[in-house]
Amino acid sequence: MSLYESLTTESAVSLMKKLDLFAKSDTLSCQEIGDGNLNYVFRIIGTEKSVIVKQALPYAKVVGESWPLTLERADIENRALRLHGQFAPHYTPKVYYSDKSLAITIMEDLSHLEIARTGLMTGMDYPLLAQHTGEFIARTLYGTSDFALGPQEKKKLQNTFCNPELCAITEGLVFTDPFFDANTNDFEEALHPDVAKIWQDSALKLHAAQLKRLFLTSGDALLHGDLHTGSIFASQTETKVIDPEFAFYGPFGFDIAHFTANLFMNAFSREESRRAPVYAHVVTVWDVFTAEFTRLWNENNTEAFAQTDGYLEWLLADIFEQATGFMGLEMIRRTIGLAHVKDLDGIEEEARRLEAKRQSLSMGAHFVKERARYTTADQLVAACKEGFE
Ligand code: SR1
Ligand code: MG
Repeated sequence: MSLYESLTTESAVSLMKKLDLFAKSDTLSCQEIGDGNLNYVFRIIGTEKSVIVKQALPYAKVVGESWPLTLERADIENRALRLHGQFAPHYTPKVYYSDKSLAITIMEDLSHLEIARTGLMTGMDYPLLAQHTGEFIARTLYGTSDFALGPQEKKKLQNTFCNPELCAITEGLVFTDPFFDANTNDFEEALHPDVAKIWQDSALKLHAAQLKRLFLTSGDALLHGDLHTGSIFASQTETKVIDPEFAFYGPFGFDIAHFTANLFMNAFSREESRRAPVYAHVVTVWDVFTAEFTRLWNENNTEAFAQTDGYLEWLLADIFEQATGFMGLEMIRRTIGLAHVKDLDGIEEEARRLEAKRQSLSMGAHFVKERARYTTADQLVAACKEGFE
């Protein structure tokens, strides 16, 4: 018999008392604050402290009960958070408690920070966002890879992060549906000609298929799996990466691709004069990721070929090329697929909104098809600023 029941604000408060996370005499208040696509998030405030309780629902909240979804994802998220806490403690919320049967994780309340997407949309630039995120990505990926763990330990860990249902969401929503007339797609009528062009572009479809195969078959490292700007809390000085329920072993380039795609879409939503700090983040995250991955490679590497001339350089170039393709796919699906981004949808003036969405679609398709042409983040930014041939 399943012990699962979905929490209410009242039962969440009772649970806190039962778990002794607050004094029995403390007066607690509780609010459901989740604005994501899948879960409930409760904030519980006592006299001296507060915590977050995240509970997975047995279906996708964004669609409803017609889309059943495994509760296993709460356990994946809890274990991924704990691992991230080992590799990147400064950038990961603390986990206080988890319960697999209730599908809950109780963690540090980060309400003193703001979701990076929300802040970027209101003009915040978060000077350390890319530095911290680049370190987070390099440390969590490198630390869970064959290079750091050795193939045996890595395979054992990989086996514990099989996440077929959430991978299926990504395989469908990111890698497949936007390229066909699928029910999940969602776009405004004015974009129909742009979307039809995508559906008819057989070269683009071939590249999407190649990138999908990479996602299906590569097991380089434990990915966050959904590292967009809505999965990051930030301030001027702090950055915390949340929500790794899509975690699984996948290709090295995936997480940095999603982060940079979401930066680019934010840039497209801004007036041109205000884009520079966001473009700078794209360059910084690549610089920091490369430097940190290189440092870890040289400090702790179990691979016999590690110091072979050209191996690291080849790997970094390969990661960059795959990431450029994944980035393009994320830009396309966030514009015409099921799950949009507020950066683009929130532009009130229709002409400007359509222009930003068209830029996201055309740059996305270009990066997918022409990913082999690009070798530096400066070139990606230049293509977005100046267009491409
Ligand atoms: C049905 S879930 C839709 C999207 O929300 C998540 O955050 C992932 O990005 C997923 O693709
Ligand atoms: Mg999420």
